[in-house]
Amino acid sequence: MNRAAIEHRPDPAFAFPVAPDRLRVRLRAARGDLVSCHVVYGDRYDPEGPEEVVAMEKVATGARHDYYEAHLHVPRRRVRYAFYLHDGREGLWYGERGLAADRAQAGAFHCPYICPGDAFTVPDWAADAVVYQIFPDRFANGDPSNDPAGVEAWTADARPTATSVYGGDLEGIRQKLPYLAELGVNTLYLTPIFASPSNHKYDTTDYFRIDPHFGDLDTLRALVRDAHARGMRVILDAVFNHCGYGFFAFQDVVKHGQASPYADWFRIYEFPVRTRPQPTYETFARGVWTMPKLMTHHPAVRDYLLQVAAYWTREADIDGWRLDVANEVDHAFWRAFRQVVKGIKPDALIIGEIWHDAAPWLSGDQFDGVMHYPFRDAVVSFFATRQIDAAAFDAQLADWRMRYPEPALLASWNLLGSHDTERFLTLCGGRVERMRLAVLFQLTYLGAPMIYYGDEVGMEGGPDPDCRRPMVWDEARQNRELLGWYRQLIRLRRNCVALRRGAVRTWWVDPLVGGYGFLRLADEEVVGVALNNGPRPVAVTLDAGAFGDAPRLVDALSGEVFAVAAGRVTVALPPWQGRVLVRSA
Ligand code: ARE
Ligand code: CA
Repeated sequence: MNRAAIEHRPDPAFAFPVAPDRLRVRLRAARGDLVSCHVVYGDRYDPEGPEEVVAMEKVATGARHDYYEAHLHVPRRRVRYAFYLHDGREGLWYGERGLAADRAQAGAFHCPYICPGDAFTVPDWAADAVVYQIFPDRFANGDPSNDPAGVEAWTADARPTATSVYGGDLEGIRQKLPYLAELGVNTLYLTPIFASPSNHKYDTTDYFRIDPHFGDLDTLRALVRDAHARGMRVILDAVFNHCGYGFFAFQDVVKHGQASPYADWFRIYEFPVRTRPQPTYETFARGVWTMPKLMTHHPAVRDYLLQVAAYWTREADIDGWRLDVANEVDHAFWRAFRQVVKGIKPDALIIGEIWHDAAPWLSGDQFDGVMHYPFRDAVVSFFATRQIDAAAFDAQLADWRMRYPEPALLASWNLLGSHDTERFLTLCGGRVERMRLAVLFQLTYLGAPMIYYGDEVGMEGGPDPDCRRPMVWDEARQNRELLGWYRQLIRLRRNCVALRRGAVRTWWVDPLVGGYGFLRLADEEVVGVALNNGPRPVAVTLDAGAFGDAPRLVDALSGEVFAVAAGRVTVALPPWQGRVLVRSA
């Protein structure tokens, strides 16, 4: 047995309650090493009492590891558990004292008590969300009277610079709600809307005021009200890592230096405050002088920003927050933030912007989920730039699935791109068939799909600022076929609980042809997705056992029917196409 690879820890990635009497446990082993894995458990205060033995299921295989899972039923909430592992040659016990042939020597792991207050609960609607990201200056101009000076022409050929403005606003978003409803999205995420001198508004001047070029409290209320009336939710961007140069507290420090009561809201290296040649204060990223970093651990700063969060949650009735640069703000701040926001609106959604491993924020006391950039990395590399094959793609997805507790996976936003990245179609070199397949994957995989405005009509764009072109509304310049594809897939997802909430199991991996398939398993239904990410037609014979005794499966997208024989189904896949297979009567 590869002993060094065996891992379990009683922490949220490996053991998390899914109900007050149900604990999900995971175990990691070297890939291909174990032939069986059991967990034995009982009441921790009753060492001689009855025990349960459960065979763990191998649920995922990553690049180097296999992952096993089981559910422990613990009505008394206190549980001790140990694993019994076998690799075909030897059997070993595994507990908190390590691996041993002797059970007592290995010891046990303990879940001292499943406190109901510790359960990782995300809003129920989070798993049903189809998110649409809007960069307000670029989506729609509903009120030319509030346009900033110097707006550029809103054309399909527009190429923004870092300082371009186009006049988009909240009223424009409100007017486009019918378009969004027809697309089928149900959650709008707006990048920052508070007063700021830039087009992106990540350098806040006034946290209590909507930027006048976007509207005011009433326009926001009207947008939220009309969105709610259509069953859509609205998420705002919380930029609390840093403020803008014009923020009153920073201006006070600029003016009064060390004597300012706000001096320790920031990290000033040297007084007086200067912006050049290098800022004499800590900023966002490297020397972005327009964005002084806030000391969120300082009680006065924390209280101020928590008031901001409370104000908008209450006054505008918004449905949650996306947190900018979330991984550079202290954990205690985010714990307090969660209390405040959920205290006002218990089903508000909290999504951190984290490009890397976000496990330290995803144990239930801080965020519900994250913008899932590692998902994007995998999808870009497999479908767009084709730098990895199906086996590597599957392994990456598996490893990420096993890093976070499941509620966080359900709530996280699976994106193909954002206002910070090149557009997906551009990364595909404009080859729409690649994008179509990636979107099919995105809309059928675990986690809430996030669509960056304009992707659905085939917009292209390189890195920031080119990825922020004004939305193409001219139908003659839209890719209407792609739009239809998005609509169809969103509808399918919204009508299919397995696609939104079902467990994922790898179904088919064929690096030679670019074939990839996975199952989505819910109690009510089973869906099988098979993708041909390659230039040649493929016919593949797959195990149909998960579909029970179904005599045939039907592709929910095309209506094509495939017969099941002896528990197997042969599926024809044209180049760059996929099937979403369900039971057919
Ligand atoms: C401007 C220019 C850029 C230039 C940048 C750096 O437009 O071309 O590269 O300055 O000086 C906002 C604006 C940006 C603006 C920036 C600074 O939207 O247009 O860029 O302010 O003025 C990291 C962070 C992540 C952050 C990205 C941008 O971890 O939190 O960098 N994203 C948020 C927002 C941005 C926003 C800010 C933060 C600042 O979503 O829109 O920028 O409020 C790797 C790293 C990541 C890194 C990522 C992107 O993967 O591992 O950590 O993210 O690249 O750089
Ligand atoms: Ca306007």
